Amino acid sequence: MNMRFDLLTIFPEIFSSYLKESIIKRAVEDGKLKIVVHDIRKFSKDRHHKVDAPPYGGGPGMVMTPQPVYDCIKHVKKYNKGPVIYLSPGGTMLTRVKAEKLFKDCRKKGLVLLCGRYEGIDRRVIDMMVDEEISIGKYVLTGGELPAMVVLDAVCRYIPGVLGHESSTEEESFSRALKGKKEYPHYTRPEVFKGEKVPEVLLSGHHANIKKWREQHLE
Ligand code: 21W
Repeated sequence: MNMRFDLLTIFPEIFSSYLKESIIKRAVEDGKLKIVVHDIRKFSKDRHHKVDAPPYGGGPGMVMTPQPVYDCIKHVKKYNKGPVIYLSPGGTMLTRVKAEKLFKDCRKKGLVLLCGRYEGIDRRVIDMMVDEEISIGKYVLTGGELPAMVVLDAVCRYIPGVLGHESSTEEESFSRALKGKKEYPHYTRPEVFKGEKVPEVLLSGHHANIKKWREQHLE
């Protein structure tokens, strides 16, 4: 299986460092994930490759013009049949349930993530091309790139094998049931750190007791 994500942005470099590290990189190398970043500016038909203009009606800041966004989405739709999601402060909030649903609904078709900058994108192209608007929380950011990365990260955790520690044992199905929901406290070496000891039961090797302790310490 290979889930495809297309990211549309005027700042493609923002994604490079994150995508070339760790779990995401591994998933791409293993062919479980395909990520294509598109520079919206390259689609601008403006003489100076402009992608923004002042808002009609006045007000602060600039607005992304519809033409480059429209042409970029048209291009991407040839390769990605999934929904176009606009990362927007006014969208519906991303939750664990939403991330899992996006994975289930889009694992085959893929996902197109559209990132806005400035005050946002001309409403006409959103109404024409966007299927859904998603926000990642009630705080103000400078653009949709970090939110797109959050959606990508949250969704691709559901691709089988991406987390790398899948197993069919009962132990793992217990931790799977908790995954993304509740967490028990984690400890690792050393056994004593600045006088603080690791809970004795975790060193006991007694799996039933460890399971019980972890169930009692969910937060
Ligand atoms: C933030 C753009 C606020 C515009 C009227 C005129 C995407 C985001 C973003 C941004 C405004 C997400 C105003 C959580 C976020 C995003 C950039 C509105 C005030 N009103 N999730 N001017 N938070 N943010 N500016 O910021 O693009 S998903």
